[in-house]
Amino acid sequence: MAGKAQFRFSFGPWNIHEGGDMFGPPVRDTMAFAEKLKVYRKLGFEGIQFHDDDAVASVDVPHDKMIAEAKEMKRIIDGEGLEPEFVAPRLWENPITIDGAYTSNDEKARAYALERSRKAIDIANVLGTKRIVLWPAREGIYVNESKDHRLATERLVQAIDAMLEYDKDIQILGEMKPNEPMDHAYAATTGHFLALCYRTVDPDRVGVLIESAHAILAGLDPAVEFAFAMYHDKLWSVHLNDQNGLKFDEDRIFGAVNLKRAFDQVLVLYENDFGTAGEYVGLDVKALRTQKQDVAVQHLAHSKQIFLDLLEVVKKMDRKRIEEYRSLRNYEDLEYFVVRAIMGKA
Ligand code: XLS
Ligand code: MG
Repeated sequence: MAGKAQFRFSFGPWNIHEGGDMFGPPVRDTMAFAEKLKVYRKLGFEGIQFHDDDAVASVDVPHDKMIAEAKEMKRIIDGEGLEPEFVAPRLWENPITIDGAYTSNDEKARAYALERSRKAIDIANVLGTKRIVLWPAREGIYVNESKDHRLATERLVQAIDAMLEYDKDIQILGEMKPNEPMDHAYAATTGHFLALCYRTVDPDRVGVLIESAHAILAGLDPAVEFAFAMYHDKLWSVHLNDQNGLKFDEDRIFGAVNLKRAFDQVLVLYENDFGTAGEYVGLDVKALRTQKQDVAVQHLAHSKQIFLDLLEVVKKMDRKRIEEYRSLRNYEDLEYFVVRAIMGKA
């Protein structure tokens, strides 16, 4: 029943960055991690998302050193009053995983990927979160004939199984994206990942994180994708942002490109009581390269405020009017009503 939704917000340290892109170097100074942490509470965020090597300097070090660093990070975030939302193994930067991680043709790469995933789980346990996010960045192809796609699919399931078996409490959240860096990603959408989840050893511990831009890049509507996952009780996190057309992942401010599409996402989260089981609303947004140093965290504040403003519109919206238009099959008036409501005119 709608109305119970509790919204708490999170982001990752990578969402405050130096503005480098594919064609140019960084344009802003690096903000020290300790300084980034101060931004969270100041902007009203409670949750912090980690890649494994956001939490420790490197995972490619002796295990006890890695665990000691993770413990130190736990102490620091506790001191800031922040909750760790998830840990994601960063499997796409090491030269070993150049041709993929879990689905690489290279046995050594697959072994590295699994070992690193187990380390991410160990870090998550120290930080105090059960959620492991998998963004399978390099699981896919540039050249179609380069891999056995059926085998790659099986390997994805085997990797998830290995993680589920390594730790009986963790949950795996697939964050699917159809392309970039790969030309074609394996299990390109939420639907694909959910189909795989039911083939794992413990489907109850496998769900999804849906990023708005990733759905849009697949030609899909984020709100419809959210609803699909919520029907399965498997929408365990979201990465809200926005995206202009089918190109690179832009990570634009939530609602900045298509306000109605953002409204629809807030509506579906609200109507389905998202957050009541402790799920966070994550904002995976990036400051524009043109932002100057002193205003390079505004994208986070703005995205959250746009969410909250749209939430007000959602709450006030006359549900009876919506029902009337539905029963009359007058969807053009329905759309007009919604657009005017978003503009504060209805
Ligand atoms: C990249 C992903 C990444 C994940 C975490 O597009 O969104 O930031 O959220 O690995
Ligand atoms: Mg994301």
